Amino acid sequence: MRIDVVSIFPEYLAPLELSLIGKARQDGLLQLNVHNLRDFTTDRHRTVDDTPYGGGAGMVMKPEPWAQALAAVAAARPEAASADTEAPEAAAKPVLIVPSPAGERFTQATAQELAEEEQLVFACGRYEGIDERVMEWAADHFTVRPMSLGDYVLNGGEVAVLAMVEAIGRLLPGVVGNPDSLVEESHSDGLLEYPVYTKPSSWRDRDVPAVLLSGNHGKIAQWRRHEQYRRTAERRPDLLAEFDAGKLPRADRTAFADLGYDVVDGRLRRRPDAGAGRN
Ligand code: 6GU
Repeated sequence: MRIDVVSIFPEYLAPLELSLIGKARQDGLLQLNVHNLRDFTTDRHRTVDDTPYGGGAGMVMKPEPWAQALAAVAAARPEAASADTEAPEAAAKPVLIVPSPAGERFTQATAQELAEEEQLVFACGRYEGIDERVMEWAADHFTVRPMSLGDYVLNGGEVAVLAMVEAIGRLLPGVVGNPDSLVEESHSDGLLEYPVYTKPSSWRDRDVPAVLLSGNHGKIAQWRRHEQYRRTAERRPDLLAEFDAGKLPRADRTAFADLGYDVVDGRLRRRPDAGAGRN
């Protein structure tokens, strides 16, 4: 996979040289280029922003430096000549991800989808955002996807790009040493992860749950599943509405019943008379 990031703070992306993602770059599994938007300006002051039409607070990023930068990265696609010699529809367009609190929600499913792409481009906005015409212009060259990490506001897209590149990059073949660790983790099955423990078995008067020391793999798997249900019900009950409960074994239905949920038409439904929990 090739990833291009355009930002006015390229140094912000330095952590992508560390750890798993840095290793993936060294191993050639991930080709990652960071570009300075100011290198695509033509004025002496390398201006990237201006005042908003219609008035209001803050500054807006000017369109032309963005068009120059994005045209350059689109021309440098992995399938080298395809951008300028073929019809745009002949090769898959690279995906342009625009981090923004006004974007579509970035989830594990988004990460999985984007991990299949040949080339991703991230356009890091600052200030009040990028002139909207850039998004319209870019649609000829890219599949444009404004993306948000969640319902809060960051100062710019850089921190969001660090998160998204890590979430996507670790799904690429060979990046995570043991691919099994991608299987049983939070959100891969729509539930939160079960709690984990390591040695010593007793620590500061707290014992590891006995079932984990039992050697009974069936019992352990069931306990972990039920802990996933308990945690998800407590912390993220919204996730349970999406959960496919149609084929649950009886012990799992009982576990959900104890948490105040019944299975109705394959879906979990919170029992109206159920006590304490949230929602
Ligand atoms: Cl992706 N970008 C910015 N600037 N703020 C955010 C965000 C992204 N996600 C949540 N807040």
